[in-house]
Amino acid sequence: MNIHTYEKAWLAVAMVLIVGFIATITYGAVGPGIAMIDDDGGTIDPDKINDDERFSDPGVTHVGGNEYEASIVAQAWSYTPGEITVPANSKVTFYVTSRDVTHSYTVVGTNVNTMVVPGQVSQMTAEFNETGEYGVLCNEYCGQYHHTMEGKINVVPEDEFDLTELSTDAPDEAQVGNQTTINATVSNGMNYDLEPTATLEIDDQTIEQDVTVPAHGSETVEFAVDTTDLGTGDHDWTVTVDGHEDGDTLTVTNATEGGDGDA
Ligand SMILES: [Cu+2]
Repeated sequence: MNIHTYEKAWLAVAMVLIVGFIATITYGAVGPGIAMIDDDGGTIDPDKINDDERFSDPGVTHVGGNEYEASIVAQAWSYTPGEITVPANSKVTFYVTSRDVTHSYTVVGTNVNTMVVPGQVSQMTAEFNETGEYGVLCNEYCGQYHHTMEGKINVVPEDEFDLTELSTDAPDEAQVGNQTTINATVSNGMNYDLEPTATLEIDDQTIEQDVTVPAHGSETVEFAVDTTDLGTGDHDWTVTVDGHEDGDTLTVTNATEGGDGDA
């Protein structure tokens, strides 16, 4: 059978195009590292998000090495937490779910972008190599204030990154002659134990205590304060742990005036 030269040429062109299309699609699917969202993250009851271990206290936790997890809850028209901080050169796996309608979690200027469907946990992993701020927005129309739905990711230098939190608990007032206690709770978001020193400064007294805070846990340090040493009046105090500081004022009153409570 004789095939006309032109027909052969067109057949060849068509074959090249077909192979080209397949190659382009294959490259697009596997080449640039674009992952499709699947059901890896699992499902969740959208009415019971607060009972879920991962989402009851959403935020960033350390997994190990340079790997972190960020759990985020989307709802009309905000993300919880709205702002997260991760260190540079980290690998962050996001788990995002919705409390109400379909949203998205889109990190502007990157290919991190997922639909967030109620009942489902969207999972994706991204590497943050450079410091900077990334805007997060919702790409799925979710109601009247959809356009105001935004979040933020701060990528900070590794040596500035810190998941330690300090909170204190102390009475505002104590009677002279009694001993009172200032409590400092240190929580540790890292996947290893921390052994910082907690320092209480009140007037010109300094009390130091070593504390061991377990990985992903917290520990409370009690500082016993002798009100007789302080004397009556206002005493400013601060607790410092690893560069974190919290403080207040302790008012020491005379036994008589403290008793009948001038509120
Ligand atoms: Cu939305």
